[in-house]
Amino acid sequence: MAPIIVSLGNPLLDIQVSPEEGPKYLEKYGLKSNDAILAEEKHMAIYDDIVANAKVTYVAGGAAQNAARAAAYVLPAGSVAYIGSVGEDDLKQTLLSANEAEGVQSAYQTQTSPARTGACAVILSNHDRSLCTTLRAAEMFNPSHLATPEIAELLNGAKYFYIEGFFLTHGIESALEVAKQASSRGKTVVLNLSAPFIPQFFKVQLEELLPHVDILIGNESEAGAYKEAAGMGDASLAQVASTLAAMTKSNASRPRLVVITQGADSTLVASSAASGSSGNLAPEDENPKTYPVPKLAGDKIVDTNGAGDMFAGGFLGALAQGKSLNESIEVGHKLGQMCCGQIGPKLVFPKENV
Ligand code: 26A
Repeated sequence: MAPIIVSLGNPLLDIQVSPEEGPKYLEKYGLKSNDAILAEEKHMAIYDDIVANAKVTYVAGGAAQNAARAAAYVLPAGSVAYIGSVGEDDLKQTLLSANEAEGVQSAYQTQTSPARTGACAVILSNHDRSLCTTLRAAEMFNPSHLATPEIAELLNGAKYFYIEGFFLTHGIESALEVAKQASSRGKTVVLNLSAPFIPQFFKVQLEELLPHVDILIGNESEAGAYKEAAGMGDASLAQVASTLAAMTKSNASRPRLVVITQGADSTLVASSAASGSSGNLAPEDENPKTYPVPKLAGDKIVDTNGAGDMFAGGFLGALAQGKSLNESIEVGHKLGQMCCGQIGPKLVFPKENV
């Protein structure tokens, strides 16, 4: 089966430190308890440090790669492919195995230089997670990969394209190429804001891509960072979502849907179309609309790393199956919750019915 969803992002191996040991490393490296950043010079020692001195767990990560695995969870085998750049090393092998086990086709560009596959130090504390990433081979992604026959065929055949905002730190050219081609052919382009620092420091790239985006996904802190970057004063979350939904679109025949999650609090959805007017890209009744989140008991939460990605991937997988907006949000919530009960960005196998 040719993939119907293609996901694009930075392939990373997550190196997790438990909530017991986490606070020590947060303090040592000056990290916020709930954040996602690119490692600066002062953070570079963290990877060797935690591997040598903490009890770490290795899990497949990379925001869009997690979402790809979540979409694959709800779709028939062979439905999802993932594109990103890796090095020729053991980290790549770990990521390949995780994708294969969960039905995601890895369409990697492998760097021939000695660059290693990217890694993310995931420092857990309470129910928070601090992500500190060194992109390495991931930021060497070259747009020429998109023109190789194998990838061109993938891009031609797919109907949904998922791009992580994180990719905009280095890959705007490739992201634009994928999104423009897709939207000019009436396909669906999904962008995840990924982290507050993307609207904060990559607003130019974000606004260049946004016209080609049909579905924008983010969480409350990312929406808050956009509000600030856009000078929207004390606008409410609903106003921010509706403003983003209403911004210019290159494919004007389809509305834009904006989905803002808030952890265990309700998810907010806004569409540029009037409610009830636009299949699964606008709520049926109210717009914006809030969807309550089923709560996982505190003692069942193992860690929240990847929960937002699993929500996004599950949501998109369900939409791609033709499910309604309400049903798709529900599937997203279920996968986000399932992920919170696992160590790292993982789901439960054998598969549960969602
Ligand atoms: C460019 N940066 C900072 C990143 C990331 C990232 N994925 C791509 N680019 N920083 C953290 N992640 C991934 O986010 C997931 C949780 O949402 C981590 O690998 C983690 O699995």
